[in-house]
Amino acid sequence: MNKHADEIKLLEETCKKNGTKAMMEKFHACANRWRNTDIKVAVVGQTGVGKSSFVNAIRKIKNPDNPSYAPVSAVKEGTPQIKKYPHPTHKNLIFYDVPGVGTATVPRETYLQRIEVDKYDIFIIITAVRFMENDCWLAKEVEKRNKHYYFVRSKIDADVENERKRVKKRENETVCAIRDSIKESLREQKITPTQVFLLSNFDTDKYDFTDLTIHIKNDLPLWRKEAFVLSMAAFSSEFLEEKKKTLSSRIYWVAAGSALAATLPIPGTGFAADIAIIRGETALYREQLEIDNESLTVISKEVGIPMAELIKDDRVTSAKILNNPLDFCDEIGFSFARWILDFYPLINTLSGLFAWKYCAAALDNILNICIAEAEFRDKRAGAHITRQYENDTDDSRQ
Ligand SMILES: Nc1nc2c(ncn2[C@@H]2O[C@H](COP(=O)(O)OP(=O)(O)OP(=O)(O)O)[C@@H](O)[C@H]2O)c(=O)[nH]1
Ligand SMILES: [Mg+2]
Repeated sequence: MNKHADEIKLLEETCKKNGTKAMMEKFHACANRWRNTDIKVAVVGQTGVGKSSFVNAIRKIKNPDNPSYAPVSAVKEGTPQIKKYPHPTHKNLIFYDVPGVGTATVPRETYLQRIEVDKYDIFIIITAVRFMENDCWLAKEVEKRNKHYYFVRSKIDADVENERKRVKKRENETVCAIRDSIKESLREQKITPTQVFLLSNFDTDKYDFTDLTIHIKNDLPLWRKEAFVLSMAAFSSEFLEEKKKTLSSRIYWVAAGSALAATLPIPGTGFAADIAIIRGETALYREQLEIDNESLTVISKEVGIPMAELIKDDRVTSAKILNNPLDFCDEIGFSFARWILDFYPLINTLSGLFAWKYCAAALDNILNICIAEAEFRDKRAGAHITRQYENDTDDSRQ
């Protein structure tokens, strides 16, 4: 982790030295976002299964006077609203006490929308008896969204005590029987979870409570990584979307220059002007989107990835257009159209309109090529940073 923090700092310093590059700022912001990304854990279950007790137990909060204590109630429905409870030491780990699906107040039809299912990263689905159809439906919905969930069976202490009184069953016999019965109930619902955690919120040293805590801790870097990758991708597309908007708003006016040249009476002038426009705009798009050689050199150095890996190699690339705009114009049939307009001038206005249209289409084409190259660069750089992060977390876990 520290190694990563040092790298970010170094990156920042070098950026300052080299003149701030928007791309570098972007990576920096992303890395910070990732470090501060909240992991949101929804603790879900029917009324009275022990959700609030679990939220307290996992955060080791025992005193009801503690402002962060989730109210527990033996008699009345206690948690109609969703409430958030940050972990006292892992501040980015936030538990949400969420009502279960299928109650009169929260029917299944509106449930996912009501709890804002997409905002959570992980789900802990609790039952105090067997997992019901609604619990399994929720698990499937969570899985569809590529999110993680754990099944928890609470109140094991009460079952052990009851079975001891009823038929003098030993503790481990009761626990095994519950485990089997839970597995059976999940099989009936066509769910094969890797593990169900059996626990008591009163006795967190017993049964699977510690095991669940270890699982959550070990899976944490994985969730963070996913949150990071997602935020990186979102950030990249946000950034490119903005740039694209600005750059495409120019096309209309720049192409008007082409229209003007098309109305000149000297053959060849219009096309020559277009070539100049195309070359100039390609250079501008490359620079603005930071796919020009200078930007890529800086990025490759700062991210620590060979420059060649950041460059999309295609039949038509922005670099090729820049070096030989004529080839590109031939390729998209622009040269021929312009040649006709230049040598067989129609009435001035008509030539101008055609030139405008062709030139705008060519520029739009080039902008899309540049955007694709920028997306490619972000994907490669993002994957590289993620790999570094993985190595860091592996190091820190050892
Ligand atoms: N024996 C035993 N009782 C538990 C356990 N967990 C919770 N309880 C009890 O179950 C009752 C309900 O607990 P809560 O934590 O309020 O349950 P909840 O799911 O938050 O309930 P609502 O907010 O009403 O949906 C309380 O009396 C708790 O003391 C447990 O592991 N073992
Ligand atoms: Mg509650």
